[in-house]
Amino acid sequence: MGILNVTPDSFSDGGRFYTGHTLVKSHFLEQAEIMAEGGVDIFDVGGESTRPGALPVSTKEELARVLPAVSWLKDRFSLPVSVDTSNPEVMRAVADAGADMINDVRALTRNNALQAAAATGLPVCMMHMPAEPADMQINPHYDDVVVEVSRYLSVRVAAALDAGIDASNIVIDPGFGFGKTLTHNLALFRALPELTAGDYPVLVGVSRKRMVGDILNRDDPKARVFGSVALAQLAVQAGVRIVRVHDVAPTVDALRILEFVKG
Ligand code: PT1
Repeated sequence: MGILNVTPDSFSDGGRFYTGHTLVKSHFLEQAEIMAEGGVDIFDVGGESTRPGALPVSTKEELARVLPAVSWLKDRFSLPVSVDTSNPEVMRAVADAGADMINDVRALTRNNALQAAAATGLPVCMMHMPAEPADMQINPHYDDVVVEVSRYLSVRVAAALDAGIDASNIVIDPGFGFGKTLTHNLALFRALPELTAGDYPVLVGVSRKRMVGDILNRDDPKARVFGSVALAQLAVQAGVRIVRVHDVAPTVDALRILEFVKG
């Protein structure tokens, strides 16, 4: 899954497609083209930054960012387009615009999000995030992060099934870097074999995150590419089915090597 942020303030690639506050179609599609050539399977378009410290965005602003991006991708490529959103109005609108998947870091917890997602009939990814991005990194605490994240995801899966979302349309994500210290992230990463042995496919996003920077002592997200590729490969080795990444070509090479060696 290739990350296409349409936010003027993304943590590692923010504003690349923008001239001032205007999203530039040619810049956006150029990046999508690089991902397509690199072997991307799914595009993930996000109009709300959810990195630590980020502030919420209005429905109007989110729609203005995401809707054109979905249409441009659907016009140019025959690849599935996922939309990273927690907003039920955005879910319905992007589904009408041809989106193929909903990726919700709030696991359909917003008012009417379960109903909106169910009404689209699309696959949904539900992620663990214990607080809002603005304050989620202030003193994260768990008695047992693996147990608590697993339980949370089970509860959200039950809610999704209850709302009429088909079991075959559910993907889960432990939410690396969302209200978690390096110790928490590592415990969850080491538990991936158990998490992926459950009933639902697991998606993982570690690309260029602080977790990688903490291990390698790299402040600049762009200096975290090789470390991110290594983690993505380890995640897939642990049974993860979808990796959400900025750097598609090197990740696809690493995963092809892994598949080849596994035989
Ligand atoms: C993710 C994810 C996402 N991550 C899914 N969607 C982000 N399903 C956005 C840091 O620690 O993992 N899974 N959508 C990006 N959010 C973050 C979080 C970015 C933490 C950076 C960090 O640096």
